[in-house]
Order: sequence, then C-alpha cells, then structure tokens
Amino acid sequence: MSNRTFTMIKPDAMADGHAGAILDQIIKAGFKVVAMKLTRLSAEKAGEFYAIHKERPFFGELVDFMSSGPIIAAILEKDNAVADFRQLIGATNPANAEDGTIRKRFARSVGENAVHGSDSDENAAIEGSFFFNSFEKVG
Ligand code: 3AN
Repeated sequence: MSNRTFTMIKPDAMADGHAGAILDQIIKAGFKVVAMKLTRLSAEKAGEFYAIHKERPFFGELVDFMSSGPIIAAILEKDNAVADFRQLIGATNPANAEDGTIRKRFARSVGENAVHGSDSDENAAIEGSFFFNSFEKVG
C-alpha cells in the first residue's frame, strides 16, 4: 500500500490566485510535499495525461482547459494519501462538494474544478512519474 498521491493545482485556481491558500490547506491537513513544480501542459501532454477520458464528451474541453495556463504539479505523502486527499478536495462537481473542501472553496465549476487528485495508488504512481523523475522526488 503506497502512501503517496499526485495532485495538480489547475489553471482556474492558478488564475484566480488560490495556489497559496490551496497549498496551505493541503499542508495543514498533514500532507508532506515530496515533489513540486510550476509548469504548463501542452495540449498534446494534457491529452496524454487524460487519455483515459478520451471517449468522454468533455475530453476536448478538458484538454483545452488544462493547457490554458500554468499549473502546479506535486507528489504528496501521508498515511492513506489517496483516499484522504480525495476527501480533502471534495466531489468532482463543486456544487456537490462538502463545505470546507478545496473544490467547494475554490473551484469554478465541474470542468474547472481547481485541483486534481489521483483516484488509486496505481494511478498516483503513474501520474507522479508523468511529471517527475527520480531526482525530483525528495525523501
Ligand atoms: P475527478 O477529477 O474528481 O477524479 P473525473 O476523473 O471523473 O473526476 O474527471 C476528470 C476531470 O475531468 C475532472 N477533474 C474535470 O476537470 C473534468 N470533468 C469531469 N466531469 C466533467 C463534466 N461533466 N464536464 C466537464 N469536465 C468534466
């Protein structure tokens, strides 16, 4: 059982000036940052990252949005990291997210929902390695 998850602060939250508050909430919830970078996805890279969704009707919109501006990508460590982080960020649609969750506080909409959180240990490892090599992972 891995204790790592992968997150991105998405272009909406970056543009809205929420990156600092989101990182503060993540760290105060007990997650340790083991890798982090500010970057921007090309449309091609965003399509590769979200390839699992390529048949979904919102795929084009998702790729356009995720390549529309800078993001912060990070690997986070904590006991039960994947499940605890999904709880911290709240439901995909911020309208359905619990009060106090990151998406409830900061997301614009279901498509522009402020943060990504891996949905399994396996995907956390795949997604972390998409952005970071072994020299960029601390600890
Ligand atoms: P989550 O990010 O909560 O795991 P997924 O995996 O179902 O949600 O969706 C991946 C991403 O696709 C979401 N974070 C969101 O940006 C986008 N997305 C999901 N559902 C919709 C939708 N109905 N319309 C537009 N974008 C969506």
